[in-house]
Amino acid sequence: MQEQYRPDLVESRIQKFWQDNKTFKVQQDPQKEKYYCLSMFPYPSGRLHMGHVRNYTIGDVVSRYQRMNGKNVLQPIGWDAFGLPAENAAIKNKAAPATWTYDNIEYMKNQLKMLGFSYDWDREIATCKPQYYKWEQWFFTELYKKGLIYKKTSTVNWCPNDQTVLANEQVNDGCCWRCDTPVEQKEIPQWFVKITEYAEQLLQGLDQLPDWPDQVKAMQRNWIGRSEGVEITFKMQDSDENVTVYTTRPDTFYGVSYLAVAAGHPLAEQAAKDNPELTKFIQECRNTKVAEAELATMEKKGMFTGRYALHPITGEAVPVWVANFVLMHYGTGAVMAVPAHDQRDWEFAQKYNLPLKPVITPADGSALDISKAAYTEHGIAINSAEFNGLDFEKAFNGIADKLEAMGVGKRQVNYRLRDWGVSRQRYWGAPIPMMTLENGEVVPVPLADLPVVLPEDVVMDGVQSPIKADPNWAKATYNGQPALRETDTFDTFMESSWYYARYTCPDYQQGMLNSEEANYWLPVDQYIGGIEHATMHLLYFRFYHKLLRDAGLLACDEPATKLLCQGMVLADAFYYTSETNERIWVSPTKVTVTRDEKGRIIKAVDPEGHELVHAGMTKMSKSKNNGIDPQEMVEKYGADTVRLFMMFASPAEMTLEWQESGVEGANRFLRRLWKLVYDYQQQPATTAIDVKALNAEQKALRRDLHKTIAKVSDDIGRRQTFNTAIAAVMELMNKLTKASLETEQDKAVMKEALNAVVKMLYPITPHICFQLWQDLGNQDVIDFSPWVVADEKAMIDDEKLVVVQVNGKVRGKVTVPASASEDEIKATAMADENVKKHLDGLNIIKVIYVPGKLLSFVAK
Ligand code: ANZ
Repeated sequence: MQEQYRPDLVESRIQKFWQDNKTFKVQQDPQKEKYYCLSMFPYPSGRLHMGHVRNYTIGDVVSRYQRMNGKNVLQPIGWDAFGLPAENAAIKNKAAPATWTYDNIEYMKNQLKMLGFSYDWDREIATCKPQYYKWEQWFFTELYKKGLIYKKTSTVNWCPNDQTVLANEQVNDGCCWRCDTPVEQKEIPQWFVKITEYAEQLLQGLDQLPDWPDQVKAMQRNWIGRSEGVEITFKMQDSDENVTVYTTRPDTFYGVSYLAVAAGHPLAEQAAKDNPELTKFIQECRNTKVAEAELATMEKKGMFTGRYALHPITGEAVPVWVANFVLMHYGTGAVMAVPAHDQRDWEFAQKYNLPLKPVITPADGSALDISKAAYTEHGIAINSAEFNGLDFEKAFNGIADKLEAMGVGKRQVNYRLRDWGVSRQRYWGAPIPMMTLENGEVVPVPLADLPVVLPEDVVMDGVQSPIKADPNWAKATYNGQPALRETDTFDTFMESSWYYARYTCPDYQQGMLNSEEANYWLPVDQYIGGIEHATMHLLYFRFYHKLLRDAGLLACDEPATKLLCQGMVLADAFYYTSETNERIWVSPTKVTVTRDEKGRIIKAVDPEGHELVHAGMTKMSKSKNNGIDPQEMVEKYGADTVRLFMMFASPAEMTLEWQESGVEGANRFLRRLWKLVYDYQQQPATTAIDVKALNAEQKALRRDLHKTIAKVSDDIGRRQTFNTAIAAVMELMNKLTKASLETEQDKAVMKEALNAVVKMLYPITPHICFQLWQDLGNQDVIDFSPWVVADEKAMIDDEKLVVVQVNGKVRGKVTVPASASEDEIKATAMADENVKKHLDGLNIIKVIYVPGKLLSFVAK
């Protein structure tokens, strides 16, 4: 064994061993329990960042741990390879997006290998490969046949100067990223997948996911946004037209003081016909795209249409307004405004001087105050005719029943969730497999003509997608007739919605999935990724799974049983202000800092001598120039050190503060481990442990060892608190460093302990442990060697500490042999000086014994 720990030599040697032996290649094995561990696959942006490293280290720790526990572990990796950055890079570097993407994949693949992740590389997927997206295209045509796909016009960002559609990322402050022209909203036909048909299932399914973080489930519930309400139809005063509104508060129906419709509502459009001012206002509303989240805070604006509707119960005429806070695509695109009890309506009414009609009063009898804000709580109905005095539920149902009986109301469940628009006007994506015939009929591309291949050898001019620019690309035939292909491509969330299933059979040619394989491996047992994917990806992923299930391709209901969302990686950020008043961010790796005795940064300078401002720990990002390059760190310290630091510095779900001093600490720890094994190996044990011959110290050491094993197993396997597992091993290591190595039994205990430590750390720092396992003389390969099991007998304490109370007050603590009976403990306790003093002159009435912990005397 080498005396010095040289991670560079150890790691490259072992990585080569894994690669040459395809150690982590797996296949179905009915003899073994399967375990599918999946980390969200990366976008091949060029280089791995620390966020990736954290995500993939967690996945690898789980995988290696489960493998040692005898599971048949599938841990795949691949590339979410389509997407806009490839196009932007291509324009900048004058290379085709495909070339850029494949180069990045090669580079990042080597980086992943450098980190020693135990992937089955034979299952690698790149979503931009035709053999992958062929099946996605096929599945889309199947969904189309089932009626789950439709085409509808929808708004996009449009640059009138470049005559092109822009992705949201290409709009900066409302202007085109290339030419700075103000961006307009334009309606164009696009394809949608009916996720709304699955809204209820997606909601209900959350209840079957106890091992998903509550936060993610709450976000999905919110996103799906189920609400129960009533659709109410108002007749217009001056015509036979109707306006239907959707409300979740029919209990406030007597408080309606105006109706508000969206700018796109037919009534608004009609009223605008001979009203140029209104036309202008509607146009304005359309050009400002509002995210739903902004509705509450944005400035409320509106305009009166000049028309009135009739309140179905009171018959009162209520004015109809066009308002910017009403969404066209939610409910009916029209609302009954109750400014006394809805904050948006209240703000609008204040601004335009519309009346407030209070109809709800606080249930606790306190005075109703709507002078400063709407009263939006549920309460007791007032000013509501026969419904006065009813609580929310009774008023809701009473009024809903009445409106239904009158034929003007209908109870309705609504979802906030919108259908999934999957058309993108970009080039670097999977072509949408649809064609238009000469007679205008739209047809899906037949399976025999799939995949519709995206040409890879293209020149990007930055304005138009090459497949849109080339008039020949779209030309095709369908049953001998000329047809034109769709030139839009899929949203890249399409690819990332089913990759997890394709990993079970990546090379399957006869279909999208080999159901037998898919049903063996699925569901994913552990999924790991960032919380930023809580809604979009993780919802589409669940949705797609249900689509695949309903197509008969797989059997289970949910794609992943357990989900872990890792926290962000932060680093110190520093800047100085330049002469032109710009903030110049300096990489923390270049900064020399001075700290006070508490470790706080009191001074920071860069190599040029600029005094820097410390902006605190923030998310590693390009804009703050505080990214730490994982590759540099691996080259400097080794992959095991980087992995150890990542897993030790904080719990997996929390943010992780990158600190080079911590990395150095992790490195020192590994060197200590190496040295301990080395020292032991100079004179290794020659006999086995003889439990009966152990002295007190040896017994104590074994007790600590087996307690540590139990804790680490629970921390890694169940609690997933990897940091506390490492802390426990570190504590044990401190004891081992001090342990004596004189007698044969000393050495035998040390051998047991070192073997166990190496196994416990293996999932986290696999290279060094692989090596040390061999150096300790073990013949098997650690990768499949069984996980250590705590020996219950060795964990038993020889003695226990029992607290003694007299009349509820602690009066003493006694140490007794672990095997002591209640009577023996009582005798010892009564012999304790202080206990004796407090019992003096009293009669013991009762003794309560909590085994191993507490003895309590009740005395008078
Ligand atoms: C009258 C009312 C009175 C309302 C009141 C609320 C409070 P959720 O719960 O999210 O489904 N609304 C309906 N359609 C809308 C649209 N297209 N754009 C903007 N707002 C719309 O929200 C339902 C409530 O949001 C509905 O109930 C309606 O206002 C409003 F004291 O009707 B409510």
